[in-house]
Amino acid sequence: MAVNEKDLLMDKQIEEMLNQYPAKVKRNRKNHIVLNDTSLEHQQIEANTRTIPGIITNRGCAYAGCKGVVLGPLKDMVHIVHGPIGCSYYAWMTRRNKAKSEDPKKNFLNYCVSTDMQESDIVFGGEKKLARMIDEVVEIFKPNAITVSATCPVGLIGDDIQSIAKAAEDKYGIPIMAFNCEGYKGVSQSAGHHIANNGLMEHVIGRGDLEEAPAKYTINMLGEYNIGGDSWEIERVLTELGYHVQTVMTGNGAYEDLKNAHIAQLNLVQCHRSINYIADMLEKKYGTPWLKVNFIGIRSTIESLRNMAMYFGDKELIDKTEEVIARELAEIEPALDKYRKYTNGKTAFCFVGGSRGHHYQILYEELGIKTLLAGYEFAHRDDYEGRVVLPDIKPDADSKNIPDLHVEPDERRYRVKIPQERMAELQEKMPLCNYKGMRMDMIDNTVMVDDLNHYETEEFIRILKPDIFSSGIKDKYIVQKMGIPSKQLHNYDYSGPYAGFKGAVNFARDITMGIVSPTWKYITPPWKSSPLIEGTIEEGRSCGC
Ligand code: CFM
Repeated sequence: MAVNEKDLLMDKQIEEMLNQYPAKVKRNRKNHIVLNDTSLEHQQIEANTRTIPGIITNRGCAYAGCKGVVLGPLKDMVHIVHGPIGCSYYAWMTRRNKAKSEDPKKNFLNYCVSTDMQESDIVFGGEKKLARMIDEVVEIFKPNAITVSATCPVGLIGDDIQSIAKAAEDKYGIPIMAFNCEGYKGVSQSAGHHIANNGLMEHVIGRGDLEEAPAKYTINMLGEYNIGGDSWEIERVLTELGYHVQTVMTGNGAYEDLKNAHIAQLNLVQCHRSINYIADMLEKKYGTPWLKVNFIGIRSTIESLRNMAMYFGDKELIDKTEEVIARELAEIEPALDKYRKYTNGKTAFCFVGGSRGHHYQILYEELGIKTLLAGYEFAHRDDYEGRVVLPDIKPDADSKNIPDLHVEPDERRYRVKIPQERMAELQEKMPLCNYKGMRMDMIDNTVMVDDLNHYETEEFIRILKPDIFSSGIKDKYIVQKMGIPSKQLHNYDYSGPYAGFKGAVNFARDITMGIVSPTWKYITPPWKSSPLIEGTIEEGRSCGC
């Protein structure tokens, strides 16, 4: 329980904010908001449940999570969207997942490939159109592999995309995979991540011929999407340290690398939410442990690099890691000090999708910025509270919709990477096959909120008055009109990279620019002088959920 005066005031203000909702909505939302109290060992938050109809959420759909997030960045595959052009357009590169290819003919990310379903396809079926589209794609692009992603109407009219893909695969002899990621599945894009994870595990990973790791320290990087070039900055350091990055899932990723992901000795997990399913399955099937890393923030980057070196346990690698850390720090510290003069003592909100709400708090802290409120759009309880709560999470109708893929140890390729006793020893020291969640990095009397909506955003801004707001395109401009600079942490507002050592300097520069800009003091939102609307919400006239 919150005990001091400040806590009680916050409790009261949150209560007043919730009082504006109809009673049922209030009861629901109350469970999604937690005032952090570090004296408690555990605080529960409700997550991964349906958004109440009528509430303006920032969430996306299953299709966005599958095609837009996990599959889309794989550059040497053509990703066909079977659906109306709007769905295709909005999952096409607005996320800034960068890629470059040695062979310019094998990077298809610039293309928005869609069956552009029309009314007649909805009435008479779109299967023939999809089959023709695959023929055209093979003829024009000659890709190494193809994915087909379904949008809502495809599921509603019952087009059998699995059979079409199978027939085309037999015809052309290249992998052609269909994903039933209709937007309405699950409660958010999180369902789409799971569908994509299952598909990649079933149809791509392990399809390659490699039997042994090609280098001494062979790793995969999971849950890193190269937004604004993040992965390139991380790989710059990893490569210098002597790591061989077999594949990145899926930023700047390629089918040709991903199919041999089974040979890695360690899997790094940057974004737990979007890829933990593959991390788990790789452990079960090939015996590869995963390490939760965070390359956002200097302290967390250093800790991740040290943990990796400790995992391999090689003196030469451990020494080299320290040497590189010292050199990188010496290079960036003067620049960071320059920006800290402006950022020190400021406050922030940090509300992003399913992992950055946590990761960016560390970078803010390093700039002397306190995060007053943080949360996720669509994460699950384990992303807030840690994987320790996994056994307590009861599956509901929405989560059962996307079943876990059952995998067994691969008879030929399963390798014990680390003896059991050493594994237990390492697990004491680092998050090996474990994620402790966001809560452990938050401080007292700050707010953790799940699926923050637009009403609550405005209210929390009035209550907490942050100096900087960080979220995405859906709330950025509302907040800026309230006179507060807003930094998009999904696509970085055309900037980046923000990961690793050099990325931290870019972030400090961009945040400083936002804070010192004189723009904000010229904005007087209308509600500061007079209320725009006056009214009451009557019980019984809500959506009824
Ligand atoms: Fe993982 Fe992501 Fe995120 Fe995510 Fe996303 Fe993204 Fe994100 Mo936008 S995979 S959960 S579904 S880190 S697109 S690169 S920024 S909401 S916090």
